[in-house]
Amino acid sequence: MKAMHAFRFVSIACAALLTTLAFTACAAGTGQTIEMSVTEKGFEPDVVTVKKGEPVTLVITRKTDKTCAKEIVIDEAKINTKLPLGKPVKVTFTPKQAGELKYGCAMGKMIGGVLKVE
Ligand SMILES: [Cu+2]
Repeated sequence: MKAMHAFRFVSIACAALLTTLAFTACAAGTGQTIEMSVTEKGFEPDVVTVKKGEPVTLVITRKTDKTCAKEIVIDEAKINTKLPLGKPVKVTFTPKQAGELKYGCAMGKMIGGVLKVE
């Protein structure tokens, strides 16, 4: 009978520990999510501050066909992703060093912005 109680206690303790770990992992895994859109004014917001060493997810929705920003290019993160009209696209990377990362369209980032890494 005692052994049974001990077993039960251990499994409850285990479950509690696993739950804690799962929550921790979840909180750490969310990183930084930034919603962006492409309008006739370009990328909005165009200047965004992110944290070094933490994954960044940009969720970009292109809302216009009237600019040339039909993809997003971030050279330092080796990103060159098409932005289909009206469809949110996720781009994830982890900034490795502090500074400014320029991003923008494929034509020399004529339309683009800056990610400030701190
Ligand atoms: Cu362009």
